[in-house]
Amino acid sequence: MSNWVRAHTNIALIKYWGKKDEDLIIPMNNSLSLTLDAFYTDTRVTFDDALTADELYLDDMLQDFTALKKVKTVLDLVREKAGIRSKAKVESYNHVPTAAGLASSASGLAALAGAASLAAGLELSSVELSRLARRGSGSASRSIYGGFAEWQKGSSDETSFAVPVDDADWDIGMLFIVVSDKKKDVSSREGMSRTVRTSPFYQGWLDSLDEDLNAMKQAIKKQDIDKVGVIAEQNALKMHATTLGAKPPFTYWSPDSLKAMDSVRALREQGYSVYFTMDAGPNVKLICRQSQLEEIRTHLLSDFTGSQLIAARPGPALHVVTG
Ligand code: 2P0
Repeated sequence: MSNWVRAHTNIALIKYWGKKDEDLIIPMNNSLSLTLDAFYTDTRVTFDDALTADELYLDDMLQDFTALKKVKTVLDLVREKAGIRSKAKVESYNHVPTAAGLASSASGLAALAGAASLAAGLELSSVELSRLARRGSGSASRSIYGGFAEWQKGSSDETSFAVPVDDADWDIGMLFIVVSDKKKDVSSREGMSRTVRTSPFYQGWLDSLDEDLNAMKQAIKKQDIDKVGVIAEQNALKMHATTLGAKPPFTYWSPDSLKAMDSVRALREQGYSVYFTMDAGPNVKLICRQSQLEEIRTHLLSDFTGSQLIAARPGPALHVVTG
């Protein structure tokens, strides 16, 4: 019997940036993402009375206590719900193209929520899985679903979860420009916390979000790639602007990120529907028509190497891996 569970990563088009409750991971704002096929995590959980502590193996390597922290949060919640006392062995494989530097806690914690609840014999609904994944890592709440998903901030543990928005079965794709595979200096957890506490630009960010979210949902409904791209790009730039106002200030951008943004603007001037977004790191993610993706990739080969350019299509929901 296979009890491996697969979750795909997601990229936010309306970003999650800041928590109202850092323990329960209740966000300050709703966010909206696209789940992708190219990057995913496979995870299996085994509860075992013989174990004296939880163990996490990532790509066959036993991880230390720091890596186990988010995992333990999810395992403890599952144990409590299922009335299990045993410790668990967690085996996880990240399927991320080599050296992409895109390993994401979104697919990892979503796969864990699925695998741990399956191993514990819990039959959770998508909403319950989303809430559970959220407690591990906020963005993981959205990786329960395929296509577009919205994490509705809610105001409590019970009311903060993601819901599906659209299956993304239309002409949309993403192209990653990998400019660095180094670990980031400021983690997203620390970065968003510092921004909420100290950046005078943070309130401006929050005030602009209802409009972005409503416009994005309209654009998705109309399958309007240009509107989706324009809103996503502006939203990402606003999020990154808040970090410059923090004390001490920080940025996730590198010179190569700016080079990638310039390439996107140049392609747009040539008539392509192509836009960018960025997360808590220097890599740049392009939003474009799936049907134009290969042409865009070919153009970018004059500025970047082939291995820096990774294409992705909309991906599926969390599922048990069969066979
Ligand atoms: C997002 N990010 O919406 C935003 C945009 C980064 C920038 O979600 O603290 O790893 O575990 O809830 O989910 C990254 O943050 O943070 C993230 P925690 P998470 O995708």
